This record gives sequence, structure tokens and C-alpha cells, in this order.
Amino acid sequence: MRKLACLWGLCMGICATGMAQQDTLWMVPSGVTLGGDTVAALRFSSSPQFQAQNETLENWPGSCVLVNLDSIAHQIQTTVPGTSPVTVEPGEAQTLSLSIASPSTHRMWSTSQRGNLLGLETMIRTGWSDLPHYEWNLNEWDPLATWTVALGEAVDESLPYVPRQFTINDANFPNTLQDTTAHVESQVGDPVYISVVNQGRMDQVLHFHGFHVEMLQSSAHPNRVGWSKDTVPVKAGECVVVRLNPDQAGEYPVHAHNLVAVTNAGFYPGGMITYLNIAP
Ligand SMILES: [Cu+2]
Repeated sequence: MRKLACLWGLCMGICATGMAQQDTLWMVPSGVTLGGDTVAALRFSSSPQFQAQNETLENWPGSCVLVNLDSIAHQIQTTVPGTSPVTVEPGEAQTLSLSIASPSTHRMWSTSQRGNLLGLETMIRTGWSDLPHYEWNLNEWDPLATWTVALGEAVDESLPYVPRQFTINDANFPNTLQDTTAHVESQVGDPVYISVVNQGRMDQVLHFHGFHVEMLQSSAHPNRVGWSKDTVPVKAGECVVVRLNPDQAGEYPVHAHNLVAVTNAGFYPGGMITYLNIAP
């Protein structure tokens, strides 16, 4: 794909590093609008109030209280090696204690179909905190399937899968540019980290314009650590960390390489696109 002109101007956001440490997450049901579709949703929220974007856990504090405000029990699983899932009954709370090797980035999600299809999944990470650290949770959405599970019915996941919406941090382009935890803002000579977790059912491949990034973690392809690449596969469920060393100024898109994933309900451009905005 050619470099896209950025029509949305300079986003004056401040990057994501200074966020307060979160030690409680609430699982909250509601709905969101994505690219003209309404989608039933479940999110890890930083308060009992529903938030459209899952809250991530940075600088992992060692344990976190999970409060279930949903109507069914959720079994919460993580990719941290040697740990077992925690089950939280509706209306109850459980403490998730994990010792996480530093630095590393992991996925945390509900193993139920309702939890998974409604998007109850986030990123937990520790380390790589000496530089600004951006976070991209990738996901894709089938609106009809979300309403089916929201009504308590099962979705047959063996049927052909045709999601209509594709998101970074539960937002699709151009709304991704308003997300200061995803839209990279730096300057020449100031490197940043980016953690990427694929929360969806489809494998994705991210294409970086303007730069090669250095692979620091790749849970499905550990042999690629240390490689310098402009195209980064992120398999379903995979957790990847890269370092971007900006050596030239400009606005450069990063996008999913699968054409359908850069649309909103079939309309291009949309979906999994964000920008690297590098000042001179
Ligand atoms: Cu491209």
C-alpha cells in the first residue's frame, strides 16, 4: 500500500507512559458503535462504569482484583507460563496473582465464548518502561455474532468467519488516531516500544511504512527476536513487542496487510490502521 496522506492533522496527544497503576479491573457489559454497526460488548474497565476500550495493565503490580459485573461466570486465562485460570462468579471478585518475568507482554482473556466474542480481553505487561511504550490490542468483530451470544445463544465457530469491523484498542481507523496509547508521536532519535497483542481469531500481519522495527518479543516466533523487519506477523493470540527507532521525520501509516482488515464494514480506508507521527 502507498503512504496514505493524513487528513486528520496533527494529533496533540501525550503518549501513554504516565498512566496510573491499575490494581482492580471490572468486567462490564454494554454495547458500542463501530464503523456504523452496533456491537454487544464486554470490557475490562478501570471502574464499575463501562468503557469502550479495554483497560490494559501496565507495570504489573503482582496481583489484580477482578470484579465480575457480567451475568455469567468468567474464567480468566493469561499467557503467563505456568499459571492457572481464575474463575469469577457474577457479582463477585477474585484476586489474580501472577509473577511475570520482566520485561514481557502477555494476553489476558475470558475463555468463554461470550467473553471472547464480546471482547473481554486485554494486555498485561511489565518492563520496557525506560521509553514511551505504546499498546496495540488487535481484534475483529462480527456484530451479529455478538448479539447472538449476548442473547445467551451459542455461535457456531466452525462456520465461515466474516467479521465486519477490525480494531486497534477496540477502535477503528480513523478513530485510532484519537487514541494516544496507540497513535505513535515521537521525534527523530527518540525510540519507543510498541506491544502488540492479537486478541482476535484471525492471524494478522502489520506493515510499517517508513521504518524497520526491532523484534524484542514474539511469543509464536521466538527465533525472530533481534530481527529488523517492516512486516510483523501477529498470529491469533500472539504477543509481540518491537522497538521503533525513528531516523526520519514524517507521518507514516502502520496497517494490517490483509485488505479486508483495513475496512470498516467493507469501506476503505478503515480498520487496523494507525500512524507513526515523527517530528524532525
Ligand atoms: Cu503498507
